[in-house]
Amino acid sequence: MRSVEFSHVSESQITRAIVDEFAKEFESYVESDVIIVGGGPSGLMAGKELASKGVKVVLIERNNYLGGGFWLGGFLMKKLTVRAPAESILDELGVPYKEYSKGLYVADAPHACSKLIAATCDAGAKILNMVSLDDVVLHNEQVSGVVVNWTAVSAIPHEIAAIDPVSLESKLVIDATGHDASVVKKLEERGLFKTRGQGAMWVEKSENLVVAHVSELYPGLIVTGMAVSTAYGLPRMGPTFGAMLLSGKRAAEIAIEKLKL
Ligand code: 48F
Repeated sequence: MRSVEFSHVSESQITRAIVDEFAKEFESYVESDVIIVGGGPSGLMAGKELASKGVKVVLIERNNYLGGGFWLGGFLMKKLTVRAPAESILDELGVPYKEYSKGLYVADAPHACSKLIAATCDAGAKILNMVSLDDVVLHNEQVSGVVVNWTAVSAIPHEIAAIDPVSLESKLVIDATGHDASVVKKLEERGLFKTRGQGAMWVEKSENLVVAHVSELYPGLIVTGMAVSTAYGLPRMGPTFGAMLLSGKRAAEIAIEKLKL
């Protein structure tokens, strides 16, 4: 094997590069236009659409990895499905797919997921991973940001490590936390909204309903993806992702409309 001569860089320079660049970026996102909570297909799609229109957007994800349920099609099998017309998003992302039957398309999930993550980052959305939602910021009955902590800190029992979270402010927040609807639940805890809980499986109904119900659920809070089902009691859809992608797009459209006001 041919030898390679890497540049001369010390350990301290590497540490400094990480700390400097992270701190600069974090500081610039303490205030943004839109905070998206949840980096599954709906959140990533919303982030990509917003960032590509020049909106300052930061996406918060509690896991180390982005993608949520988009890495697998279902039942630990890595083929994902979308129903027409959502194959247009696969085209947009450059994901290869095949028409399995009329209006039903199959793609390789790791391929589709990585293309979506790359497109979201390429568009300019900033990602904070290993960060969990702790609460919402509420000013005058308007969601105005989120309270967050490192996931590792949130996982430690309070009696062992009582470490306060920090707040990030934004004009709008998008709940893209999937079945958990974590942001909506913070409103519910205060009696400001009543989640209906997810309905039983009915794919033919659920996808249309999810996209149709994407809305500003409470002033300052837009809901997308499976969080919509949990919030409004809509049927679940199982391992098909068209409504996740299109609801993310819809959430971005609503956010852009609101930001113009
Ligand atoms: O679950 P997830 O993929 O949500 P989605 O975008 O898509 C749902 C589908 O994957 C699938 C389905 C329909 O096709 O039924 O389940 O609606 O992604 C949600 C992301 O939010 C993160 C979580 O780790 C996941 O990556 N998340 C959830 N709660 C929090 C959070 C929280 N409190 N703080 C930060 N991230």
